[in-house]
Amino acid sequence: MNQPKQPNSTLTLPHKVVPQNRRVCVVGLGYVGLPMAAVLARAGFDVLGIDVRTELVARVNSGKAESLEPGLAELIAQGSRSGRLRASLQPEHADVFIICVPTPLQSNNAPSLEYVEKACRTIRPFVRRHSTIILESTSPPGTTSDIVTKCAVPEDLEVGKDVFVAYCPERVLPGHALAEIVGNDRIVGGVTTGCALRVKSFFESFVEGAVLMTDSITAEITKLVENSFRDVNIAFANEIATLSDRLGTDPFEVIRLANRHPRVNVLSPGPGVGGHCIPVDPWFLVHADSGVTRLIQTARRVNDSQPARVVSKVRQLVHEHSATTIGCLGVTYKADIGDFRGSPGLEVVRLLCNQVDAEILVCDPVVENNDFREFPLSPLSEVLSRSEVLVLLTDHSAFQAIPMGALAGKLVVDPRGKLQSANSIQRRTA
Ligand code: SAJ
Repeated sequence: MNQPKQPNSTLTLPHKVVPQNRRVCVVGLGYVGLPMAAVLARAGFDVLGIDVRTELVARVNSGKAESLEPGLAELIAQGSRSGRLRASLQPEHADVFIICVPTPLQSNNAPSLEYVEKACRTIRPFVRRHSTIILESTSPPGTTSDIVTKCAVPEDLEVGKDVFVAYCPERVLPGHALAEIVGNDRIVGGVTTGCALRVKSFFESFVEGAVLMTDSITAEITKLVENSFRDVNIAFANEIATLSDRLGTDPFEVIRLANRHPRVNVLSPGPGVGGHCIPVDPWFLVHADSGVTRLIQTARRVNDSQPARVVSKVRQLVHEHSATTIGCLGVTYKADIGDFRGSPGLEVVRLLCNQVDAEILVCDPVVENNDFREFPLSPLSEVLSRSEVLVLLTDHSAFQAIPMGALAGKLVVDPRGKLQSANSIQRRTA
């Protein structure tokens, strides 16, 4: 069976020799920029992180920034103590500028480059001869060569000769960012070959993975292909689960057995695809050419329809068994991550609240102490004792550890197939 490559969470931080006093300015201290800034500071660069959030800037400067990313808060504190990591609302002159700002979708599913353009204009007065500008944000093809060069490079400087511009997509898995920034292979897409060579040597000074050079448009498309590949393959698994509903078979058994073929590796079905990357990035490829991206569009539709599929199963069980209490397990977009943006499980809870006449209890031990405010969360013990129908929405470790006995007599809907139960209803309601 082909096993997916697991993130190596034990990778140590780099001990490569970094040229001293090299100044790096990271624009955007989100889930990519902040770990990147902290890792660079740890590697020996003088790092200035830029963000529009005054509070975040203050927290980074005081060394007290919190983070959902394991190990990051400690690294920020270390960077701040050493003086190598500072934050500000305004850029300063730097040898290397790294842009890590969001590229969300507009309402028509076209990419919005508003933040990239703004970041470019913000750094432009600070870009000098020999500066390097790297775009890491997921971007549609042509963004680096058209927008970054136009908006960030002063008119009197020539790209490839005076200033070096490249696209280097981030590839880190949330929850494993510190290890993956260092350990993953990196793609460097230069606007010119000279740009690629310059940026390759920058990444090689702190990255343990291979650094592969190409042109900027190829690198932009490569990033979009990576996340679209995952979306299409999850859609395939979800389609198998839907088909199994119709045929009355167990999709997890089918997938488990199919994956014993040496060249088959079906991913896992679930309540849909969440987060802020995989449900978004395929649309960038669709936007590039909607006529030839039919498979990608279909995969998006299949994955977006999963919350409704789960709700319809729950509704049917509630109806058939006159159940009055439904327990929903998990609101974050994936296991053991405190991030609920774009969470399909959350969508299921919202739909249940609107469509099903029953009391809905929701539990999520990973976010209960964080900033989740949409509805009250209940302790797992209460949800387990009071619910007649249980729905597993996020496969947190705490839920996978629920003993089989605690599920006895419950009606279980388990779209991820991760609860320990031989309960026949659960096995039939993926
Ligand atoms: N999911 C399934 N079935 C699976 C795998 C995932 O339903 O078999 C669901 C998850 O539950 C979750 C969603 O898909 O809701 C996305 O989770 P994920 O782990 O596939 O991906 P992300 O969004 O956390 O991170 C992805 C990664 N991309 C790839 O694996 C190709 C990461 O490396 C990227 O850096 C990140 O997107 C990004 O920022 O682009």
